Amino acid sequence: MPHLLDSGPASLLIVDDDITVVQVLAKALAGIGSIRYALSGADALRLLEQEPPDVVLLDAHMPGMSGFDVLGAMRAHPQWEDIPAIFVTSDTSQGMEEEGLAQGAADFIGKPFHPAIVAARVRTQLRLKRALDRLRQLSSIDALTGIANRRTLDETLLRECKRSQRSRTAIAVLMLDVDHFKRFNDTYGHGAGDDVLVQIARALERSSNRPADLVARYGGEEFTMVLPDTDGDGAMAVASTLMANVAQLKIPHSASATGFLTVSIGIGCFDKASDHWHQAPSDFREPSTTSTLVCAKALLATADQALYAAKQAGRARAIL
Ligand code: GH3
Ligand code: MG
Ligand code: MG
Ligand code: MG
Repeated sequence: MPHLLDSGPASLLIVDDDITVVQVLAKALAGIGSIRYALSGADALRLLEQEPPDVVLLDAHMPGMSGFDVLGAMRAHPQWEDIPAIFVTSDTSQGMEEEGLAQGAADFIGKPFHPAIVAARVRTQLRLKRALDRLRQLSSIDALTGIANRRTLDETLLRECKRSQRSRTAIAVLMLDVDHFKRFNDTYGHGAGDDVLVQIARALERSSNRPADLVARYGGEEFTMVLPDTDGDGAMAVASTLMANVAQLKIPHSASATGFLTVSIGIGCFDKASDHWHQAPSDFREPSTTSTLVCAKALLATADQALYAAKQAGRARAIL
């Protein structure tokens, strides 16, 4: 799982059916970042798919898929919609420029162009893109651990519950709480406590082997995993791996029965086999007929109840 705060070197994509234009642009932009190019719209989509760039330079007129078609595809794709696209075209009519900007182009440059001006405009778009990326990170990621925050958790859980309801597939939520963490802070200090939370976040990431799984900090010393397409047995397997990964950290904790820091885990799941919430509150019996929001809340509430039961039963365990 890549670290969500990573931001590598700038990457640019040049799309033009004329190779000499590609060469001139590539030379003008060489100092800005790594450059890939496509000679058709279809190739551009393939390169976008491989690795989304930071900025796209787009020829308007190309045989087959036009620059407008590429732009339309980008704006409709959740992973591409924020990527600025600069039109570079020999058709500099007012109608053309108006249309390009109306369709969501970030900028419009006429051919022939001055290489230094193209480079300056690309730099401007790059700066804006970086600022937007940063804002998205700040609003979606927990600052201490670098994993998803509560806002991202809520959005993801709603989306996955909707998918589960529509396709009638299982979904599980795992709620983790660090055992006797107040006493850990009291004994070893808050700085050491913060380090533990970071280590737990890494252990959570290592416990998932599916890209669709989400690892989030729910708040304080509580973490959540959303596991799409996972039934109770599958979620219990993830919980066991997670507890083993935490045990492996061997973090000394004098208040713990084992002498090492432990965690408790509660699991909530909706299983298509039974069409019932596992140990759900009685008023949440039919997830396929209730609203997605109610489903998401029930999933969290069920995991929370199981977590409470794990604490009551003596901690350092997972309960479904
Ligand atoms: P239990 O086993 O029942 O969960 O006991 P506990 O002590 O872990 O639970 P309690 O809810 O009493 O205490 C949670 C502690 O977590 C108290 C709070 O100071 C600490 N905590 C919450 N967020 C952070 C944080 O960001 N950093 C640090 N160092 N501590 C935190
Ligand atoms: Mg062309
Ligand atoms: Mg707690
Ligand atoms: Mg705790």
